[in-house]
Amino acid sequence: NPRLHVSLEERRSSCKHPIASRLFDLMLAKKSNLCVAADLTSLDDVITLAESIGPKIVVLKIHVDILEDFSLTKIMQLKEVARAHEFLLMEDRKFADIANTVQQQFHGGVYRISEWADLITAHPLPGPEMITHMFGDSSSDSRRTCGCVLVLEMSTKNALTNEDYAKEAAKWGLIASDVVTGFVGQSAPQSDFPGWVQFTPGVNSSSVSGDSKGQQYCSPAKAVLERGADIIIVGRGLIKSPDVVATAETYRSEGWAALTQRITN
Ligand code: BMP
Repeated sequence: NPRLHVSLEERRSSCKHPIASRLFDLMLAKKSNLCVAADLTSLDDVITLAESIGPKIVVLKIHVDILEDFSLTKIMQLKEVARAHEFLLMEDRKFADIANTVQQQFHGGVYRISEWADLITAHPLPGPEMITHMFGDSSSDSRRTCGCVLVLEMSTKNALTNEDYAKEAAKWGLIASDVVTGFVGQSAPQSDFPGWVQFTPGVNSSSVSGDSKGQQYCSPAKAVLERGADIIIVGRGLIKSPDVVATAETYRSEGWAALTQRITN
């Protein structure tokens, strides 16, 4: 896959979505390809975590529906931290319904995700119409302020996201590349479009076997060098560690070294 060896500067210039270009800029400026999965149940705690590790990361990923103290005021505080420390905020909502429903889940309800998320995940399962219509009509600002990330493959044991599924979904994503900024995946071949970003979860340096609930892990180097990750997503490997800042620095430096090595080889 030629994408794997193209420089980040060159990939930045092929981006069709402003959030993808911004992400490449942040990676280059911060020398980081680290996304932290801040899977905590208190938004206050997420804000504290983000303030401490902000300089080391390029994306902070949250699950808004596990927060017990969600408010729009607090999420805007997190957005301020993201602005100050220059990272993107990803909502890992994994939409998977008809476009009419997803559109309401994205813009409405209590969370009003489209008002604050820079990146939003979606399963391609319902088909391409969902991807193109979730943002609303062509005049919707969110088409340019929030990038869709398609979940092409999952990290769990016995996931149904096989090669054919991932390939077919990547094709739909390319057709909708005015709104799709990249994909979540465990292997590189689904797309050789250099303007897309591959996000790879299931990264943990201290556990190689996975958790006891089907999650599978690999190291940062393996994710980048063997699986094609541009961005590594680290959750419990970091948030459960006693010194989150030191751990963030270790993942940042390992992830970045692997990415630099892959590009220059
Ligand atoms: P952890 O590193 O603690 O296992 O967390 C992984 C994170 O990535 C979780 O937030 C999970 O929802 C997400 N994720 C995943 O683990 N596998 C996938 O295939 C897709 C995901 O979004």
